[in-house]
Amino acid sequence: MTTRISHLAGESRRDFLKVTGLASLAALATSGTATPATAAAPAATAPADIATLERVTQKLVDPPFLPDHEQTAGPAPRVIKVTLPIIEKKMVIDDEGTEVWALTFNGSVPGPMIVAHEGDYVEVTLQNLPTNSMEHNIDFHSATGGLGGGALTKVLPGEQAVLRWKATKSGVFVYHCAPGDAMIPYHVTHGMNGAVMVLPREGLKDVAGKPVKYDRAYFIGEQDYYIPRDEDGAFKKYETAGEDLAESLELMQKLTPTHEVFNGAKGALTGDKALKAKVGETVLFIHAQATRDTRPHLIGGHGDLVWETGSFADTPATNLETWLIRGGSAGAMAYTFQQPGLYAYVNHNLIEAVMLGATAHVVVEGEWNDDLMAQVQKPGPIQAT
Ligand SMILES: [Cu+2]
Repeated sequence: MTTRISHLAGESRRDFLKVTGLASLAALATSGTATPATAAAPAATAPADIATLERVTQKLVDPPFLPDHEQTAGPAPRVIKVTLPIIEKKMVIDDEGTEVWALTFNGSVPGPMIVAHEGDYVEVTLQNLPTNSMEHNIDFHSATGGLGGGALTKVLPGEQAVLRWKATKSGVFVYHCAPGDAMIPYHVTHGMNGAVMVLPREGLKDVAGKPVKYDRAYFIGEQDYYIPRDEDGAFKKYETAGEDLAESLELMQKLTPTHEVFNGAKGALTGDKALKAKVGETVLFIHAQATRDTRPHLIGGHGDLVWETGSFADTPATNLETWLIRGGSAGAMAYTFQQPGLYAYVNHNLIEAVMLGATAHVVVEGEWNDDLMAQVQKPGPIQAT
């Protein structure tokens, strides 16, 4: 505790504790006895010790891809350095040219996946580009400490802040912007969310505790948009980021999205942008939704191993047809493809999948197995039996 807030010295530290409602901690901060005697040794690692750890810069990539990473790690924790620029940009979100002034981490919706191992430190340089118009910050569900780092990372256009958090829990987690009040859902529903994967140092394990290796991993970030319409029912377009604020907030209160999409736009993961796999490959699908519940389903396959709540410390569920991703969380599913062909990976609220956009495709190459499925008779006229 002392380590995490020690840079909030004197009055500002007490003010921070007061505004976050932690009055008793504020009193402790004043008396200088905030460190409980029972503090666990790992949590008490001093910054001087962290300075001796290996530092690795992680190059972030646009979803659905993950940054280069190892699935297992040695015993020595590392400091994973990432630079996360915030970019306000106009994006087209369907094939009818509907636009949103997206608020993005790193220019993509969702923001990029960050990968670490349990025990590592993640050091994030959050940069609010000078061309932006709003204040932003970041709340990591994977982090431990007030507001997930939100209070320590508020940056105005032209500013940056650096936050370091320890990856104490393994699993997949959402991160999102949380600048306060109604701006929290406004920013999140304009694209400002992403995910972190904290792998166990020894890698993933199946139900029997045996190691699980994936051949590919994809990050599917599901996004609900609320695009205001004009008096003719057409989706409105705006000149600048934030111009839709009042109309958007009014629409959001109806809780009915106009678009529910994977990776920023309807069709972002279909057609020539479909995900790829081969028969025999194990694919890890990480699915995040920062605000609404969703229920992924792989049409034609199964969730062989499903970490539904996202915690890799828990034994995965097996052979699920559909699983639940709670709003404000990420989950992971591993499937070993058995058949070639086109698979649809959907939010199995089929209205949201088909009409609002929450569909991805997986094109799988390989040899067909008649034992698993065969067309015994082609479609034709009904015959007497
Ligand atoms: Cu923001």
